[in-house]
Amino acid sequence: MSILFYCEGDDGQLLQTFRQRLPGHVIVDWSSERTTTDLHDITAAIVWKPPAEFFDNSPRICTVYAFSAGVDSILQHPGLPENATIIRLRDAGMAQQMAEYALYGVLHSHRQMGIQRVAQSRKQWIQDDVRAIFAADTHVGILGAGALGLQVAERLALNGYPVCCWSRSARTMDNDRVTCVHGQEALGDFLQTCNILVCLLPLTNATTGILDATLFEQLPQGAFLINPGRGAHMNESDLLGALASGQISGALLDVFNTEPLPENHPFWTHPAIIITPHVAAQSLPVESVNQIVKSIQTVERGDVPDGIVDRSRGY
Ligand code: NDP
Ligand code: OXD
Repeated sequence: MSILFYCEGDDGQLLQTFRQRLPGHVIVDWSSERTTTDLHDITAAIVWKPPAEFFDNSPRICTVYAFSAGVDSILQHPGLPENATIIRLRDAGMAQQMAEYALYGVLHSHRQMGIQRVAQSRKQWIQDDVRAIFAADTHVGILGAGALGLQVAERLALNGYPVCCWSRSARTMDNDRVTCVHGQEALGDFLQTCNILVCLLPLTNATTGILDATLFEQLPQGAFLINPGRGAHMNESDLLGALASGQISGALLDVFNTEPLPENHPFWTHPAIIITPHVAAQSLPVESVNQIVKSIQTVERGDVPDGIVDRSRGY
């Protein structure tokens, strides 16, 4: 069986690893082999951010293995075959990284490190502005209770923070460390409790622009925002407005409407914003290849793999 391959940024290592792990398959490198190979009968693809022409000569592709947890970019691909099944990564080592990222942001806000950074830059020894607040009094809300959101929640709860997750459908936890609420009707009450809000939603029609002025106003004054979801979850000028009014005290942002973040973007120099370049949780080659190889074998056996995307829901 042949599989068409394109993963943005791969220097050849990933391609080689897939070839080693799937010796009974022909893995066709779209970048270097598309003009010399007949792509017409290929039925599967492994992708991360494929170019616009990727599917042009492969009309029979019916299974797409996404080398990512988020599938917004592949779902928006203009050439994606209408009935193709998309299978995404689930965790694959990203949840632990994401939990560390969120913990960093939560500690930054809870221990008021923003005030310390500014004071240090002015060589000021300021004790009075820094208040002792218990973790138990710092409520963290997580938008999304999926593969990543739930592990983030567990890690924060183990560090003493009261944590509540918001999801689309009801979820029962097997412990009482983390509470869960769901649905649009629960969102307002949920937001009122969040001193720190972490966005780990997939980008869908329903979640695009969710982090806007209306949402910020429902948070307690001075809330802190952590967004490692997707840039299009957030209205960037609404965030600047909420920071200016003090409604939001600061933000840790990993994703942006335009990536890389343009050099003249106001976020770069904002004293209350910490920027990371879409690295909160990276796809780890070994774990991700293992998961995709397992999914390919599962599909070829005729069984149902983990991580099938519901295209109508958008995740
Ligand atoms: P999952 O699909 O496992 O979880 C998504 C969660 O969001 C689910 O709990 C789901 O609810 C909830 N959700 C979806 N739509 C809605 C809605 N309309 N209202 C309320 N809740 C909703 O995703 P992952 O946890 O694996 O990943 C989340 C996102 O993290 C990815 O889509 C990607 O955008 C981002 N990401 C960012 C990375 C980075 O480095 N910055 C790395 C990896 C991922 P339900 O449980 O009811 O289905
Ligand atoms: C992902 C990402 O979705 O890295 O996997 O953003």
